[in-house]
Amino acid sequence: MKKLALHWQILLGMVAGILFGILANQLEWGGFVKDWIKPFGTIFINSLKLIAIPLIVASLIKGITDLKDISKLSAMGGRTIAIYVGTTVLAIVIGLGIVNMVGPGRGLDESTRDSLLNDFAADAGKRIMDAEAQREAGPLQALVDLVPDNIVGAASSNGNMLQVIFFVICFGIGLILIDPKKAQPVKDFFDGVNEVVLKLIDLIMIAAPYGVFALLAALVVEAPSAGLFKALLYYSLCVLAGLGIMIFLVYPTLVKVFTGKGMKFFFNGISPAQLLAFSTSSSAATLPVTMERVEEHLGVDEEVTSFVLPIGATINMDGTSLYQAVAAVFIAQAYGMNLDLMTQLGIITTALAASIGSAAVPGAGMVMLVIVLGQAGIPEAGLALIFAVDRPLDMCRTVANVTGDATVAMLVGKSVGKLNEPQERKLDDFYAEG
Ligand code: DAS
Repeated sequence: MKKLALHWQILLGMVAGILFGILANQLEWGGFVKDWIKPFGTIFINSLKLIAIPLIVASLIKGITDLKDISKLSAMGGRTIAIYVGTTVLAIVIGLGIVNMVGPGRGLDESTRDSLLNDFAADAGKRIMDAEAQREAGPLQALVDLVPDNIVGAASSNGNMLQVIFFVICFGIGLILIDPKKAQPVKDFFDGVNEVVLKLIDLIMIAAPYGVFALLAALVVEAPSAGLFKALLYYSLCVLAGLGIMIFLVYPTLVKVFTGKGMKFFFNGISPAQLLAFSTSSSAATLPVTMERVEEHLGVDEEVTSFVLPIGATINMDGTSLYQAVAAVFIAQAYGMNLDLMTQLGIITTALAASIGSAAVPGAGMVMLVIVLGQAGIPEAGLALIFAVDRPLDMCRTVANVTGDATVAMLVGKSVGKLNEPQERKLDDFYAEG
């Protein structure tokens, strides 16, 4: 019997996980799910994160050394960063338009607001402290943080992927500059590592349906009671509407206009990575699959994906920036504040910076939201208002982040003549073998 394509298998795992979580709630099996199901979801995410760094190192070195000369690297780099900033600013403007038009926070009565503030003040307080620590560091801290003083330490913490990328780009440039006879064995080694890691991704993806089942079952069991969310429904719908416009309108239009590829081709290629982004809320954990799908199913040459996607996973977060703009204005509305145009324009720059600074891990976007609130003079304690619905929105904004990265990889690939017809990947054959 022909096996289901990967994305249907993952979707099946997700639906089964949600249904099982609901059943577990009814039968009060919460403890069982937490102790005996959730760990398999954690193992699945950790296995993907485990191979993210070796994959970035091997594919970036291969991608850079294949470039042969550094001028192509800077041309691709400039194009990539420019498109990343452009799509992020567009996302923020869309978010601001929706939240100002709908005004979800205007109807929030004081008693609901104060009860939410009380319920989540402790959690919000911790996030505020995390963000304060990041802000205290000063304006050039992000630049200083780019250069690690210890590559092993940098590689060991997922939040510092940019440091690993910085080191590997320097290493790759060094490889181009030395005697080719000396560089070849090093390149061959990393080519081999690249092949091994891609094969490991195939093997890990066999567990994907089961991993997402465990993740979503645990998520449903741990979700706070639905009654609390009434006050936040319109806020959530504003975020989801904005993300929907990005995912289903902006990105497919950019792909169609600049590469000629249709929506069906695009979503067939990227959907397993989108479903994984939704289930894990982590661009970092999804990166190995994003790279495999963009290369093998969307036809972008590894020379481009190995450079564009790891950087995109860490600095290009269109979904996060849109969410931060909507959340900031919603909180301001909840406090009865009317933000003037200058303040809202300021939100565009701070949400851009905050999304660049957000790590590619669950909940990072909400920590950096404090920077946006602080700059706009919005009470940071207001974070507590949105805490309860952050996880489901994090899942959705991570899908937008990953989809945006794949879109830019296709545009950059096309612009440097490295967008080919994809060879259907072994992975689907792997399943087709039955
Ligand atoms: N979960 C983050 C990511 O991995 C995004 C966010 O927290 O906003 O992309």
